[in-house]
Amino acid sequence: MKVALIKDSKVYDNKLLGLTLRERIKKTLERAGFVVEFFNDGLTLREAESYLFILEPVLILERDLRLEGKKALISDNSLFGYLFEGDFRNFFSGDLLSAIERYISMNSIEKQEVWAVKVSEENLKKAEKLLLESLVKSEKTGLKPAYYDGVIARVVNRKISLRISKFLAGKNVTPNQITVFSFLLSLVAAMLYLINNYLATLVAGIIVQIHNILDCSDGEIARLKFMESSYGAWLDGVLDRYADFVIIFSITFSLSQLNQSYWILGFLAAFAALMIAYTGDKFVAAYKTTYKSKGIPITRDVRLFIIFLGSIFNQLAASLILIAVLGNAECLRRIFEIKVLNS
Ligand code: C2G
Ligand code: MPG
Ligand code: MPG
Ligand code: CA
Ligand code: CA
Repeated sequence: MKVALIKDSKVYDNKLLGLTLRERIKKTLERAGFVVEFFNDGLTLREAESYLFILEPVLILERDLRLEGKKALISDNSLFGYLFEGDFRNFFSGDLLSAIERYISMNSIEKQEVWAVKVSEENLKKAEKLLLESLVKSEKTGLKPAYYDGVIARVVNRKISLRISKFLAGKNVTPNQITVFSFLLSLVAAMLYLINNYLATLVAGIIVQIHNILDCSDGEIARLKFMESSYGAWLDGVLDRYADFVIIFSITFSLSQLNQSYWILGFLAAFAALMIAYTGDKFVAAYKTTYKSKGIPITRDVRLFIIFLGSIFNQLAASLILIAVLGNAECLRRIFEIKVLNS
């Protein structure tokens, strides 16, 4: 058994984005495989294979935290805790700090930098900002998702979705509810595209972009509130494929009133949208690692943004052409890229 012993503090009673800091550190360390206990004075140790001591109030931001061996835990050049192995118990009699000192003098202790922030009553706003940033699917947050955010997700969507997540954090909203709500929005947009007038198209485009942003919020809320699930991850992706299809189908149906040949374009655009997702997900399934595309940026965040722009400028044929041409070209490119890079 691995135990984490956290020196209790009133600071942990503060609520941050829906959970107390106490709940946050407990859930984070439980995810890393520890049994978590808070202590004040008069600590007694039970038998364990490793002991984690958190001595300073801290908010751990690192996701998929790995703690092994004998370590001094550092954040921003400042020590906040120790990880010791089972023999630590032999050093422990009475006072914790002197036991730690004796253990360190007789063992080689490495430093381990952990992405965390020491918390006090004064810096809760800064901690909140960092916590929100830690939810983004980028390489710097240490997340290992199937793929990192595309350019529109990074530059546009996350900027707004993090504010929405901040607002929703204290509410009783589940990630799956956001996923389903976001999908329903895509159905509303699709119905609006069937009405062949510019105002309906404009509103549909705006709804598509809101749908694009909410696609970031479901995952953010899941990570923020420790509510990630396999079903949620699956549903998130599957409903995206349905949403892509209904949006492209209804745009195509609308364009086909002008010329039946648009069905060919729509067919190719819908296929491209599906295949971009499939080639990425199939890579992850086969190679069991994150897919980092260095090719044409035509991921879902970008495609939905192209449809949003096409709606505003009433150039949806151009949007479908871009998606069909760039999407299929990118899939073709991936066939060769993946062969060369990973054989
Ligand atoms: N997740 C979850 N439950 C949900 C939705 C998402 O548990 N109902 C979690 C899963 O771990 C899933 C991850 O969140 O793998 C997806 O994270 P998001 O931030 O939603 O990112 P994604 O939808 O892949 O992309 O502009 C669009 C963005 O690129 C969104
Ligand atoms: C706009 C009509 C645009 C028609 C465009 C036809 C494009 C044909 C082929 C695309 C290029 C294919 C290249 C393939 C390369 C493969 C590698 O606009 C008409 C308004 O939206 C209405 O408001 O009707 C409209
Ligand atoms: C509109 C016709 C549109 C047809 C477009 C078909 C080609 C589009 C993309 C092909 C991309 C294929 C990529 C293959 C990659 C392989 C790996 O409408 C015709 C009227 O002017 C509209 O009023 O022209 C009109
Ligand atoms: Ca999502
Ligand atoms: Ca989604």
